[in-house]
Amino acid sequence: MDKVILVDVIPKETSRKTAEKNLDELSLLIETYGGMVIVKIIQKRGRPSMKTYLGTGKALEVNEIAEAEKADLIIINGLLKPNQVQYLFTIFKIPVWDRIDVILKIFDKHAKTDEAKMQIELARLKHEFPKLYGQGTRLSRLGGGIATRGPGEKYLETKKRHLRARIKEIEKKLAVIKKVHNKQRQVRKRKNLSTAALVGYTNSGKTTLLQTLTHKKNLYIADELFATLDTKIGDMWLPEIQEKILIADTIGFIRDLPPFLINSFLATLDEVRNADILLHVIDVSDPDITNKIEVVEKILKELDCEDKKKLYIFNKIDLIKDASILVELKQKYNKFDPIFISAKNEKGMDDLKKALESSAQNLFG
Ligand SMILES: Nc1nc2c(ncn2[C@@H]2O[C@H](COP(=O)(O)OP(=O)(O)OP(=O)(O)O)[C@@H](O)[C@H]2O)c(=O)[nH]1
Ligand SMILES: [Mg+2]
Repeated sequence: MDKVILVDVIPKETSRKTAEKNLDELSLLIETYGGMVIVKIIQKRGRPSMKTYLGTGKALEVNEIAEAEKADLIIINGLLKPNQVQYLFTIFKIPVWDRIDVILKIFDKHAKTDEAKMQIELARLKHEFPKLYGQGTRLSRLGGGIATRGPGEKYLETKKRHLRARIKEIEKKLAVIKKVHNKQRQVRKRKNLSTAALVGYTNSGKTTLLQTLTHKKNLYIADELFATLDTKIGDMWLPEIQEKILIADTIGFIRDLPPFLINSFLATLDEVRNADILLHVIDVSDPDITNKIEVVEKILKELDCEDKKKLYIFNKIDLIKDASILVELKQKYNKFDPIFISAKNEKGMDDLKKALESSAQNLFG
């Protein structure tokens, strides 16, 4: 298991409590990928340093701690620019990752289908490609002096060309898969089947709910972030309206997802964009519930889904001792027809079915 030092740079006005909460999420991400956090460092700064993100002094200090603690890896809770990675390389003796590197590692671990694997490779290439430019200047110093192109630079040119070709190749293959998905959706439409897509923050219980509703087999449910990377679809009978409805599970959302990462998963997220109704699954036991609802709403907007019919499904009510929390949530989110369930203990399923039946009737006639 990798021993990890976690570093965050926060604005001066951010409270320590908020900063620690954000770091908790990153710690969970690191655990999911298989690392162990041994030290957490929070640095207050007006804004991250252009050169080293942390500031050179802090970076040197982190390096000393890393050496003393025999750490394997330094992870920064942010998105590093290529030149920042380059500078940090010269200070740290061990690798440095940013938040996206961690997420990509988890994606690697959880990807099962060819489609998911290709989408991740695409995301990784797009994340790593800009970093090569920074290396260009550094490596060319190995060359034959000013105004001559060094061996490093030539090597990088070849590498860039190779990466560009690979990106094109994957995009082509994904376009073919997209066509297949579109065909499948057309067939469903012709059969008059409507689709409800489960959306929500990672770990909120989407896959558990899919299983409870549709009894689909071989689903991967885990107390891990990004357990699901592929779209899985099950079906469910709605007796009141004598219709079958499809339920699609999909990748969970998380804060600070850069657009390139969302774009890499567009093929998977097509299921969300084409759904007739969205079921936003929310973990009621999460202390950061309001922010997480907002993060999901923001990503839905980026996917042009803000006008879709939506139900808020508050999950994990079995973990709530104080019922007044649920009353407050019901009032606050009343316009999203809130439903309270425990997907794990199969509580509230009748309410959910009723809500689906009435939405189905209104939406699909
Ligand atoms: N106590 C409790 N735990 C639940 C409930 N529903 C899901 N869980 C747990 O929450 C964790 C995450 O569940 P998943 O169904 O994998 O969540 P997900 O939203 O699909 O997560 P990602 O695919 O990673 O985005 C698992 O440990 C589940 O057992 C619930 O109603 N009550
Ligand atoms: Mg899941």
